[in-house]
Amino acid sequence: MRPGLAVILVGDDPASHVYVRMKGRACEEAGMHSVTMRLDAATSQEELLAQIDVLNADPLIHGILVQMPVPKQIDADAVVRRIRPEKDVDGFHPINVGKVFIGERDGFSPATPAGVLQLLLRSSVDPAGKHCVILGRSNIVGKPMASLLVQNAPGGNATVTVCHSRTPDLAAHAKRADILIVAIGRPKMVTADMVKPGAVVIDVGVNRVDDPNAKKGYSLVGDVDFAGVSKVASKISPVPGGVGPMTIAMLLSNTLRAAERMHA
Ligand code: L34
Repeated sequence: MRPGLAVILVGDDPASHVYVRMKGRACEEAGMHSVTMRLDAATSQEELLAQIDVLNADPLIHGILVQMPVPKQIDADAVVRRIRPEKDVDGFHPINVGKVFIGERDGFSPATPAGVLQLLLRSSVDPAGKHCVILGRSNIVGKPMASLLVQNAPGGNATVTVCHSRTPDLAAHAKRADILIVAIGRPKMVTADMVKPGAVVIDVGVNRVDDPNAKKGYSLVGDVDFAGVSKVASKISPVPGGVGPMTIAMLLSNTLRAAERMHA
């Protein structure tokens, strides 16, 4: 049996095309069956839902994901709810969100926060008993990250603070973190003065900034000022080459689990 992943990409977002290509390639390298559907930017909601129904019923496909963001004529929530929860390897369906929140182990954790947790654990950083501060409260990163870290389970047992755009004095919270996880989407927002000496810093941001000296015309920077913060942090994840590749690895891991479960 070969685990199969279907990735649907709607429209022409350049970064999404890069990520989707990387996901397809990672599947092939791992010997998984990979299907990538590239749909026109003008695709209607009905057409997209009909595609999902086909994949939901396809026995060769164990995981389905629709790359975000989707064009504005499409209701992302409705799309996510249409995917069978057993095939929702992104962990975005409310059933999986709820399972992760209550600590039910048969749900799918979203790939980015699951990847952050693996980065920590495989670097011998156990969140248990630590103060983790998360900057950002998105449904894809900040909220599920908090729910994994606070869980009474391996990789959890942390004390968690979640900061966002309405948090007064975000820097003061950041500075109290043993483990600082940054997912805000603003280039180099976290500077050395916001980090406790010896803290572990995980940078989830992948921002394209104009760079006339770069071949592609842009370069990739995280939400953390790596040069400055690496002088005070004990461990820090780079961008590129940090959380991004972990996201893809965890997506494959979820797909394998989905396949094993469907054939159990
Ligand atoms: N449905 N939409 C859905 N699932 C996801 O899990 C994602 N995400 C986020 C955007 N939309 C999604 C991703 O796949 C972000 N994301 C993602 C995945 C991989 C990388 C970055 C973001 C990655 O591998 N980045 C490389 C650099 C790639 C480049 O050259 O641009 C890195 O080393 O960080």
